[in-house]
Amino acid sequence: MLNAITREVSPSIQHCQLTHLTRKSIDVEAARLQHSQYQRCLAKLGCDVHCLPVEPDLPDSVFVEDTAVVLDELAVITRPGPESRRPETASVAKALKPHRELRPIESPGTIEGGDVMQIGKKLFVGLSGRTNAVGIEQLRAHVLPLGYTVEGVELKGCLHLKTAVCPVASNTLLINRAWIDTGAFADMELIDMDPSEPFGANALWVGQAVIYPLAYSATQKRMEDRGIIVATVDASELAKAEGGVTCCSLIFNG
Ligand code: CIR
Repeated sequence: MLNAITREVSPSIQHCQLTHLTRKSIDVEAARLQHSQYQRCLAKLGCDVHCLPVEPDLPDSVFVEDTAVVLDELAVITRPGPESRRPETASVAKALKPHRELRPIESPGTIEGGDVMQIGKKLFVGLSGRTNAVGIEQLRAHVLPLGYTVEGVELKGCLHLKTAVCPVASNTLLINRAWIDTGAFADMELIDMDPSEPFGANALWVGQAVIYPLAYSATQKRMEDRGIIVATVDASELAKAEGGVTCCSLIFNG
């Protein structure tokens, strides 16, 4: 049984953090409709979806992925890079408490969940503008006794590790090599996103399928040609806030 924690789109999303994108007007109603479609997709793929109440004063709070790293054994509550995102973690910690023992990332450490990619007992962590070496050390201290390894991975030109690479099947990653070196993934199958779709490497593998933005049809075909089942959603409004399909949920075993 899979759990998915999500959160309603904030009415203040227009004031979200932006790093690599130019600000465009976001239609909150359209974003909410797309987010509902995304949650229905999660439910269809077997997730028990728990949607947290809206946080009107926290523009980026729909991007719950960044607030925690949930493993089978425990959950690490992150400390996001921007001040504006730090208050997002309290309500997520409360929602995770019945499910997992919680461990904190503490100042001056920062980590965002979008930078952490779990492949079995390996955690790859993006050395991004949001995640620092102190944060990675704290994460390592929490998970090393449980048998996990933690490996920092250099990025260039993108927000998070999972903007550049995501698991899409067993031992298989979807990747944008312009933003990340493949060295850390030498023993894995790689599917390159189509060069016309630079944001096409963010995909959410859930159960039997991959939730994926319908905008990136050329990359979608590349996955389907490899036998991967793709469930498309319209994620265009939240893409303007620099969010992708992994960012809007925290998925963990029940
Ligand atoms: C931010 O810059 O923090 C948000 N506007 C977007 C966060 C996207 N999260 C993710 O990729 N995990």
